[in-house]
Amino acid sequence: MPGSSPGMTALGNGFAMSNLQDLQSQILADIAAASDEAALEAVRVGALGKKGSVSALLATLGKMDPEQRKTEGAAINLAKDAINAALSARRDVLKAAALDARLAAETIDVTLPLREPLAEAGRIHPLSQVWDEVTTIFADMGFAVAEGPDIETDDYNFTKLNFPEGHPAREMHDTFYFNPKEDGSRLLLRTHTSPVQVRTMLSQKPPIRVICPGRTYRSDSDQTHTPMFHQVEGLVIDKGSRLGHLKWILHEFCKAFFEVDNVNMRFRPSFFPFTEPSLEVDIQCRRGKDEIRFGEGEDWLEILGCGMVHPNVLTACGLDPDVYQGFAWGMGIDRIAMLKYGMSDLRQLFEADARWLSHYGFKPLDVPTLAGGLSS
Ligand code: 2NL
Repeated sequence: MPGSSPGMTALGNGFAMSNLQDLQSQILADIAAASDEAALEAVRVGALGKKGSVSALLATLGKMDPEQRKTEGAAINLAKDAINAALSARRDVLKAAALDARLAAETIDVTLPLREPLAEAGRIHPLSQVWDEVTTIFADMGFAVAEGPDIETDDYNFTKLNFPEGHPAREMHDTFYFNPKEDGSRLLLRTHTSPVQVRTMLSQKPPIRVICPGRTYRSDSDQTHTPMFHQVEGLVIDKGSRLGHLKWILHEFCKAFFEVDNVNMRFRPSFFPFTEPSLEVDIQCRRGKDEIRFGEGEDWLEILGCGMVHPNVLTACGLDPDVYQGFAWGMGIDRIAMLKYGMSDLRQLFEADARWLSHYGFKPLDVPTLAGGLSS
C-alpha cells in the first residue's frame, strides 16, 4: 500500500498495529529514561499533548469506518492507559528521589553551636557597661555628665582642691608629672576627676548637679591598683544642699546599681582635703566562697568616699561659702565593676584578653536602662 512501510500489517487507514506497539515501547522507554520531572513532562507532552504522537493517532479515528474505529480506538486507548500508568509510576519514583536528594542536601547538624547574629557579635567591656549603668542612674536623678582633659594643671588637680603646697596628701597621690616648663610649672595626669568639677564650678552658676566619669592616673600597680583607672565623681552645689541629700542620693544609687530593694549603708568619718566633714561609705553584704550578695549578710564593703565641699574649695572656685554649700563624692568604676560582676584581679580589666571579654563582656544590644533592668 502506498505510504506504508514494508513489514507493517496494513490497516484501512494506512496505520499499522505494529507501529502502535513500537510507538508505545518507544514512549515507555523514554519514560523509563526520564531523569527528572521536567524530562518526564516533556515525554508526556510529546505523547499525549495536543500535538503528541498518540493524540495524532487518535485524530485519525474519525476517518475510519466504524468497525475499524472500534478495534483501533480500543488499541490506542489501551496504549494510552499503559503510557499514563507508566507516567504516573515514574513520576512517583522521580518525586521520591527528588525529595530524598533535597533532604540529603538540606541536612543540618542540630548539635552544632548557634552562629551568633552579626548584630550581637562582639562584647561590651564590663567597664563601659558599668560606666553606662552609673550615668543612667544619675541621669535619671537629674544629673548632667561633665568631662574634662586627662592632662591637668597642678592648680586644678591640687591647689584649688585645698591641697596646700608641700601638703603630704600631694605625695599620697603618686602623681605622674610632665617635665617642668620654663616658668617652673608642671602639667600632670589628673589623679582624680575632681578638676572637672572645679572647671564646672568656675564656668557655671549654681545650682549645679553633675557627675564626672573619666580616666585617672596614679603611679601604683598591684592586684588592686593599675596606673590608669576610672572614677566617677558627683557634685551638687546649691543654697540649701546638705548631708541628708547626699545620703539619700547615695542610697538610691546603691539600690539601683546593685539591683536590690534595700541596702544597709554605713558612713564612717574620714579625711579628704577637699571635703569637711569627710566620710567613707560601706555597704552591707554577704561574702560567700564564690559569690557576694548585697542587701543582706553581716560583712561591710567600702565603696566610696564623700563629704561636704570644703569652704576653701568653694572660695577657690569663685563661690561664696556663706551663700552656697555643696556635697561631693567619688568612687572607682573599676572597683565597683569588679564587686558587681565578681572579678578577682583589677588588672584583667586591661589585658584585652578576648576569652576573658567573651565571658565577662555584655551583649551590644543589652543597653542598661532603669526600666528594662541595668544588667539583664
Ligand atoms: C574616693 C573619694 C571623693 C570628692 C571625691 C570632690 C570634688 C570637689 C570638691 C569636693 Cl570639686 N570633693 N570630690 C569628694 C569626696 C571624696 O573621692 O575615695 N574616691 C575614689
